[in-house]
Amino acid sequence: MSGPHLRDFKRIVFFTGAGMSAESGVPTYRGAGGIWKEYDYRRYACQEAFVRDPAAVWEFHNYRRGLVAACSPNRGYHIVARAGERSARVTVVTQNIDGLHAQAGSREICELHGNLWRVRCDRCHVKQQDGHVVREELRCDGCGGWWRPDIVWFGDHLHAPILDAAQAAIEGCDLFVSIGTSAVVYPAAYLPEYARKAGAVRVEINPDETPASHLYDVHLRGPATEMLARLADGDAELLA
Ligand code: BV8
Ligand code: ZN
Repeated sequence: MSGPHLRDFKRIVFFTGAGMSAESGVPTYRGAGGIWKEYDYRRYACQEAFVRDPAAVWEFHNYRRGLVAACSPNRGYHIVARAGERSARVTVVTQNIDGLHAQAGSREICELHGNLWRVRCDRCHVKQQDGHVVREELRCDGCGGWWRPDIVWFGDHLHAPILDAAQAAIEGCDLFVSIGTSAVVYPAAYLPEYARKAGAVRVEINPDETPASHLYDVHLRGPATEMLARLADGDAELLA
């Protein structure tokens, strides 16, 4: 197949959104069956809601933990993880909180919006990694403050060191592959512009057009698993 092949690049950034997990069964945010269609994030997924009713916010996040725990990385995740085992340096910059990239074996991951399986105390800010379980203990054993999901909700600032690491990886890449994001949430949606400035080859994988499509050289209009297999075309090791 003509077009870019992963093996031709030395420094690859995969920039992923909820569409990367759609074929694993994780609901997206905005598409059909999107989680924000069913649940108002102002009631279940923002700091104000958490201060108002932490138990309700936990009920919602435990429900999401249950959903994600039943899902596993699809073939696209394994192609991304294997690409990282080769000569090319690969960085995953993800907006997803489901932890599927790490589960598939990717190592260099910038989780821009946090992780569903990690908590942080709302008072002393200590962090704790949870297993794939429903969280029952809601009070910090250190200071008695409330544990909150270590997720970046709307209105929360991103963790600067993670955003800086993502930006640095993108400024140094020669291939930038965006997979399954609607490109409407900031500051994540600013990142493709850095790839354009870096002169990287830019590929957008998404069945649909997005507000950022004009920033890309190549548009692969189909599902993540199939389109990633195309980018790995003929590369038995990546497609194994
Ligand atoms: C902040 C975790 C400082 C939470 C999330 C500048 C301009 C305008 C607004 C702002 C701005 N700067 C800040 C804002 C405000 C706000 C924002 O961006 N609002 C938007 C809506 C306009 N940003 C913030 O609040 C950020 N914080 O800026 O702090 C500050 C503070 C106060 C005031 C000002 C500034 C924090 C943003 C992070 C929020 N947290 N997630 C949780 O999960 O509970 S955002 C969440 O939605 C995701 O993480 C992701 O980032 C985002 C979008 O989702 P996508 O991943 O793209 O998924 P979506 O469902 O939308 O699309 C799926 C796509 O996949 C579709 O295109 C579909 O076609 C495609 N697809 C489907 N199936 C497949 C597929 N693709 C491939 N294969 C398939 N099979
Ligand atoms: Zn504490």
